[in-house]
Amino acid sequence: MEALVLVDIQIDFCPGGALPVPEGDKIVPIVNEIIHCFNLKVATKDWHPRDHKSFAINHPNKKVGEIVYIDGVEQVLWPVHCVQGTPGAEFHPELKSDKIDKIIYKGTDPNIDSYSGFFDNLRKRATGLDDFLKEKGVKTIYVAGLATDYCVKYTVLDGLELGYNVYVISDGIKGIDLNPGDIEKAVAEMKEKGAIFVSSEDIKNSAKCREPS
Ligand code: VGL
Ligand code: ZN
Repeated sequence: MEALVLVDIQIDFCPGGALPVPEGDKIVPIVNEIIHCFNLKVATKDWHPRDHKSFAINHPNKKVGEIVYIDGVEQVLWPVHCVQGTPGAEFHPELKSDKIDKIIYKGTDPNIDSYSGFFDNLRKRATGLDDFLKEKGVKTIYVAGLATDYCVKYTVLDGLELGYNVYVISDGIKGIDLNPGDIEKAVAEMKEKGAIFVSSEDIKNSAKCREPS
């Protein structure tokens, strides 16, 4: 069984949002064209309480982009984004989100960030994604979403570590490049650890992808 895993395709990560990923919105039509090719579609939502420790505003005298250590774990400080229940935390309005079977919420604990769709950054708490996929008999995941160098990367690496076959949809991801080269490094690391990159065109041409009925 295969599943499509859509990572954080939310308004705040698109241009005009609170933590915009350059061209983040460009992946939406691409994802929409392949979403029907999968029997199972799961999406993660970055879903922070307002007092989340990843927000610079919650650290006195710290600015966005600075790094702090929380329980010994490096944390980049971000602008306030994807606050639970706010418009910015909604899926991009053009995403065919009615096709999504399951939403996994992450980053809900104010004290720890969760880049991966599977675990928080300390790997203390699972989000429920692994249990859900296992329950459905999923062995292979196709990943698209935002951002290549954060949540996509960590979701892919955890997926590989958990034993899934992991495909990354190369034109279905966009990154932040906080430090130029971050995206390239993230792609290299995912490939090195065993992720296979495929284009949305490859998926559309594959047997599993029939015309939407
Ligand atoms: C993300 C930074 C902070 C992401 C989430 O979805 O990649 N990046 N929170
Ligand atoms: Zn976040």
